[in-house]
Amino acid sequence: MKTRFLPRIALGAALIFAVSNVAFADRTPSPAGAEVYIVSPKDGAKVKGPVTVVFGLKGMGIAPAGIKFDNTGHHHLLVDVDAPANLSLPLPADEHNIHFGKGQTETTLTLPPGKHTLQLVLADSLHTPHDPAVISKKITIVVEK
Ligand SMILES: [Cu+2]
Repeated sequence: MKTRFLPRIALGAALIFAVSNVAFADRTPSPAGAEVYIVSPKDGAKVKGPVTVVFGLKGMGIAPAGIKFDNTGHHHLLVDVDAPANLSLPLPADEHNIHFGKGQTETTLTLPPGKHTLQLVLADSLHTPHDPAVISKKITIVVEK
């Protein structure tokens, strides 16, 4: 028993090291002047649903998730949520953090009437924001009935 136990601990330690190594891997650099922005709707716009959101990007290109290519990334739309405080980790994927891993540059949202915030974050092939982060201004829109 004793001889079989040790290798398992070693394997466990190796796995933990591998995982933490991934978590703290260097972030993908973004070029100077790179900018992501919401083309439409405009900040403060009153709109009727469904809302088409058009993504804008300057100084970088789009690549699908999983494809590593210099100065590229894919869009993430943050809906009614603040950007994560720690931008060195992969972005969550849920109804507030929508990934456009196929390289889409617009989407249509069905939002309930009222105020909503929208913000774009570009992230690399592994969904982690670049360094420095390429993140848009957070805009507020009002969806009318
Ligand atoms: Cu993503």
